[in-house]
Amino acid sequence: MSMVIAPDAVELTRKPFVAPTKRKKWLIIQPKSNTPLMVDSGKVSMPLNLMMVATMANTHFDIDFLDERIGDEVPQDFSEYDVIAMTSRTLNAKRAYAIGDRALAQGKKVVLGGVHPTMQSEEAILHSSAIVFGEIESIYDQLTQDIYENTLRPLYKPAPETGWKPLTEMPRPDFRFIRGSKHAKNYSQRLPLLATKGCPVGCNFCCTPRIYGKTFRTRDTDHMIAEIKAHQNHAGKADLRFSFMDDNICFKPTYANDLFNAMVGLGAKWNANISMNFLEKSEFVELAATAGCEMFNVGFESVSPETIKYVHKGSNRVGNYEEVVANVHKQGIAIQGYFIFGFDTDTNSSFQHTFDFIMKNRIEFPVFTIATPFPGTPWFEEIKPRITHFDWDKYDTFHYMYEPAKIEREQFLKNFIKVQRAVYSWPGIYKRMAGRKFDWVWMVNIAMHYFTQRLTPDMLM
Ligand code: B12
Ligand code: SF4
Repeated sequence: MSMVIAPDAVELTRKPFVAPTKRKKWLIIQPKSNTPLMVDSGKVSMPLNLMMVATMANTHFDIDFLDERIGDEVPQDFSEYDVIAMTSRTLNAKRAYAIGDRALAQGKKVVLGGVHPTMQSEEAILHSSAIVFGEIESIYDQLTQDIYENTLRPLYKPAPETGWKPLTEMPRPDFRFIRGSKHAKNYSQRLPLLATKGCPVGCNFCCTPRIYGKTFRTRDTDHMIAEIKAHQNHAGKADLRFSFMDDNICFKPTYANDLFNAMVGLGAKWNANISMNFLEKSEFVELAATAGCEMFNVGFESVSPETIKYVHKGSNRVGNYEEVVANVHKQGIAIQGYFIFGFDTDTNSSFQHTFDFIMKNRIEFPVFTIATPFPGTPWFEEIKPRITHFDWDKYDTFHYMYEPAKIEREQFLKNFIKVQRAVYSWPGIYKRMAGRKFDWVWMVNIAMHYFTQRLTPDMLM
């Protein structure tokens, strides 16, 4: 099957939908990635994306749900199902395509969603019957109707005049889909939450602004609190750990203030992605701590102002990094700090500067990645002629795929490993974590110690 589609080609028409009498059946699959590195090792996070898909689809379809990352097995024979629905990022696209090809050969409808099919719809449609651009919520009615009427079209994307559905209409995800697996113990116990969608900051390496543009949507605070309480009731205790899946929880500070105020006293602990400019305000950080925040995930990306400018990250001011870290630490909140190496503005000294910053400011959980040009982003287009391979399995932010302007390959790989080993050496860990009681952040550091000791340049190629 070979069909070329223009990403903007299909506009959705709304016809009255006649409810089906005999329900069709979906098999929903989270494919694993083939990357040899650590992204899918150990405990994996619960797939909120597919829980949303299953929750919505279950209103009109019967559902089977499986997650290859935790050990669920994809059947060879799909005869029980009408639709095989899968999610995919770039790092598991090849696996999703292989399953898609097998299902198509068995005459099944294959629906693909997630970041990679959204950004690469012309490639993804070669392995599926339909692509969902962005999110299922905004096109669900049309997709359902077309499945029942056998009129599936290649691309489902909300028409500009309809736009994305308000998040106020988002149903609460049904966790029974993932709790049903006999391998469910392989999920991290952190419960995923979603309060907002979108991030208009516009970094050139990020997929989010390419999908949701300048939009930033929020869920009702009441819905959020009800969802948290439902989890607490289910578990029979208040002190649960949650992870916000939001791109940038604080893009609208008034909303974040309302949400955090409403969370005070719930007894829940949580972490969230946040732009660092919001952490400059100490009263805001204090409120987050009172609301149960135990860790912020912060994209420092680089300690070089030149690189921050190169990636168009308008929310970061390198001169304010130390103040931000001090504000967060003052409230007892830990920092998972993301650092990327390999942009053209980087030099060999970038590694030492980053190390110095991390050690001096005692960042508890630094994460180092190799700059990865994800297809569909402006940065991908910019450096495409220099990319040495398009093996999506290795687009996991831990593989080398082009030579930055000012660092040659051998030196880059050596330094990339050296900085990680130094930060996660025993003295490095003790220095950054001194005074902190033994907890899960310590455990992460110990795991990172052993992981970084095993790293070799070959593993990154
Ligand atoms: C939270 C998050 C994480 C969390 C949790 C991941 C998880 N379990 O889902 C953590 C921290 C673990 C994580 C890790 C990584 N992440 Co991340 N992450 C995100 C983030 C910010 C939000 C994802 C999310 O859950 N959103 C909420 C859910 C409800 O929305 P959703 O995922 O978009 O799902 C909806 C639609 O996509 C659609 N949909 C999805 N699948 C399907 C399937 C069907 C059939 C249908 C119909 C619809 C549909 O409907 C869903 C419901 O609305 C995204 C950015 C983004 N906005 O996508 C980056 C993002 C997905 N991550 C990214 C990356 C690179 C990574 C890492 C490689 C980073 C690293 N080095 O560790 C790892 C890889 C982990 C893995 N094995 O996949 C990239 C992926 C780029 C790409 N092209 O692949 C993104 C896009 C950020 C970016 N830089 O642009 N991530
Ligand atoms: S701030 Fe984060 S989520 Fe927002 S565009 Fe930049 S990388 Fe993407």
